[in-house]
Amino acid sequence: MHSWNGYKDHAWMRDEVSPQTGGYQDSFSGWGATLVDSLDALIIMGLDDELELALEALNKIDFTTTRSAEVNVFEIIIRYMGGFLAAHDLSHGKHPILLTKAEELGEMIFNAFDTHNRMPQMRWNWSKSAQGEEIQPSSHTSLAEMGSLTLEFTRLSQLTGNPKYFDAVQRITNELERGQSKTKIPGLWPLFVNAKDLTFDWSQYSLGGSADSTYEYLPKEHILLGAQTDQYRNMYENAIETIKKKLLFRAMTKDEDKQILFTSNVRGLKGGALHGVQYIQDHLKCFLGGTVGIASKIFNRTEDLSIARGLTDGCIWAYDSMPTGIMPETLEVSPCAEIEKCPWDEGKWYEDVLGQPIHSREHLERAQKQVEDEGLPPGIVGIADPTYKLRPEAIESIFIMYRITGDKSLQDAAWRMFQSIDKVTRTKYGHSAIEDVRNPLPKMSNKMESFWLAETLKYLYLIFSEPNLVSLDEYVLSTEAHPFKRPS
Ligand code: DMJ
Repeated sequence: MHSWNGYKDHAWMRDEVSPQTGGYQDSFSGWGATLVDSLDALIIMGLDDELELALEALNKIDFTTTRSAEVNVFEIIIRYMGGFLAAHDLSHGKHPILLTKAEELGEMIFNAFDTHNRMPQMRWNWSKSAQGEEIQPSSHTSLAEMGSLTLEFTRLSQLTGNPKYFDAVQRITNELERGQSKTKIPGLWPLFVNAKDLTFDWSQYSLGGSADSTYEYLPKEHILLGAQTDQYRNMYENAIETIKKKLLFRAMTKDEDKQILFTSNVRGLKGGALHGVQYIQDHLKCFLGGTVGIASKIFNRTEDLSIARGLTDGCIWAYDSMPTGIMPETLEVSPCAEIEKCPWDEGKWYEDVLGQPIHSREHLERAQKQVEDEGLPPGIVGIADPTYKLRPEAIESIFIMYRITGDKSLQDAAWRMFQSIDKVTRTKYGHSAIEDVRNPLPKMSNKMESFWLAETLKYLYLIFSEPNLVSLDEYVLSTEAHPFKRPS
């Protein structure tokens, strides 16, 4: 309510409230991103008066124009389309405006697919389309942006009965499926794809930003399609087997009994060899535990459940390691030689911090100084980006793993995270991203993205609610935590 009220009083119908100063920012075409992204959270939390107010405002959103030169198709779809459709599903179709607005948005954004090969121009120059000029997809399209429109478009087709939205995303899936075995690391796709010529030659691979939700949507789309096809299952299985072989690693930590798992960033060379492996964990990668957990259930891959747990524990460990109790945006860790056994080795940690073998007292002192200067907790060898942007991925995986396993220690971890986040991010008009999780009194960035209300707080709320509130047997949650009704 504190964050919502800040938005309501200082940024109503704008995209985001500026949580320190009380102004506003229009980062997503200015159609009221926080308002629409929060609709289903208001329903889930039983905030009926707030919902009424929000519903009344929807009529005033005009999707026919925007001040932004480019429309970010991915962000608009996951935040706005996801928000409308989930609120529609959760309120059992009680408010016709929700589907009306979803369709209005779908009609408008459909024009971004009007290209020579039907692949969307993801940063859409809408005024060109409006003037009847030709548009083309980019030869440098983010994999995540292109591959994660499936859930929203499929649900829109299911609800409206108009198959054109499903058709549009199915074409993307078919191309991704075709390309999956032809990349430098067969089974995975590079971070950027050439959507213009439909080639997949880029050499950088990661499961973090620019790739993440394409992998997340493989099992989720399988669920939304009621398991009517094996396409997504096959694509997921190819991907996860490759991830396990090439990217998955265990981090060396002082708690040797806990398997802390992460995935690396690599460059793929022709012929499948790896180059320049980086043991980097971004906060964005924390979605993976939940995705592997869901897939292990629906595809009956029981052997993967412990991997899902290890990945989730990795993010919990990263939160617990920092003085604020919050994981940074990007950190680097010491990898273990093998997954099964990993004794703590202080000397190896210092070597990884320094990036060279320790041969002398001087080397050791340099490493120790670096640890002190950079505030590196044991096991962490670098913090490239110390910010926290109010992101949800860690709590998302904790929530999913809690719903799957019922392990109450996951609720405890969520509660620690909630208290830590609340303590250092609270501002006069909401909650703000912070600049350095190593500082117990961090500077604020005056930024509250709509996913704070749509995802982070929703997952926190749900993990402390009964499991029949948004049951995962009835709903599948989008990458922006919007629940869509599963086919019965
Ligand atoms: C959200 O908008 C979505 O979860 C997206 O898939 C990735 N990043 C943000 C939250 O961090």
